[in-house]
Amino acid sequence: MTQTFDMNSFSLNGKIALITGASYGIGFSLATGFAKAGATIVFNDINQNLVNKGIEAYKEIGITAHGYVCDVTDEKAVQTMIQDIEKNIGAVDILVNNAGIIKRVPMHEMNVEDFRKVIDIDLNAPFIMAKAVIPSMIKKRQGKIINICSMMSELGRETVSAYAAAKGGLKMLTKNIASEYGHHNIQCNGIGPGYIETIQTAPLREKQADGSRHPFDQFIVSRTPANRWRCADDLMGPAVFLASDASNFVNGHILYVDGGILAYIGKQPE
Ligand code: NAP
Ligand code: GCO
Repeated sequence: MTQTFDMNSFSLNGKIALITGASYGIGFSLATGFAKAGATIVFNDINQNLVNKGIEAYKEIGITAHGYVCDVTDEKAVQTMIQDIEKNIGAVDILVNNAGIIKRVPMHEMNVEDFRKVIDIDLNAPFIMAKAVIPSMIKKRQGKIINICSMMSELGRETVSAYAAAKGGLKMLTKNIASEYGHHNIQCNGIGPGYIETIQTAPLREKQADGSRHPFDQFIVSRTPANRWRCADDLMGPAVFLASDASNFVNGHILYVDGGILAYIGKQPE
């Protein structure tokens, strides 16, 4: 099949994008990038207050977003949400599994309920969401699923055992969806953000009592070739690429948007 490439390949005009947990944070930035590329934005969050705040925040930047209250770990609620979206807005062309949590606890001190909760939201929910949208993507013979992975899809560190297990599993779920549904012209890829300035990482950047930077903040800056954290907007371009026709032959790939952390042994301490 010959395709004449042009810049319209990066357009999301006419596409419906569903981003989970996107009232703020990385999801909000990804949705903003998709809207700039022409997509219709649908998002969900865990409660009405967050959804209302999200709708207002999108409106402030000129985006009319459709918001749903839905816990992504609840399969019935997810299926009801997807049925409503398909009935009232249209079939989902682009799904971004962004909703996620982290609990930073030394593994031997972590209770199993907390471990299970992280796995449920960060790994089981992307399965539930993908399972809900794939039937319509098969009918349309096209679809894009983007799973928000992490550096912890590749690396471990102290206190994030549940999160690393979930994000490592999400990397392999991404590859398996790509393998199982590629012949339906459905591409499933991941984005592995580096360390991004959001609410989730705020504890790692807190100023110390003496006004100095958090030790982990200094550590990450020393591990990043660009010597800095990044903001969620840096993920927009890679996400639009993976959501667009420009990436129709990219499948099962985890695109690390990490400023080079995974490539870099780290700066020698002075
Ligand atoms: P965030 O600021 O904590 O936002 C996560 C969003 O997901 C929140 O709106 C949260 O709602 C929502 N959410 C949580 N559980 C949910 C559920 N069961 N159902 C529906 N929504 C739910 O996190 P973030 O930093 O933007 O991260 C977004 C994604 O990127 C996550 O998957 C995270 O693991 C990943 N990531 C983040 C970084 C980083 O450096 N920040 C780097 C790599 C990967 P609540 O406000 O109610 O919790
Ligand atoms: C942590 C951080 C990381 C980031 C991100 C890195 O405690 O190490 O929260 O896990 O959130 O996942 O890619």
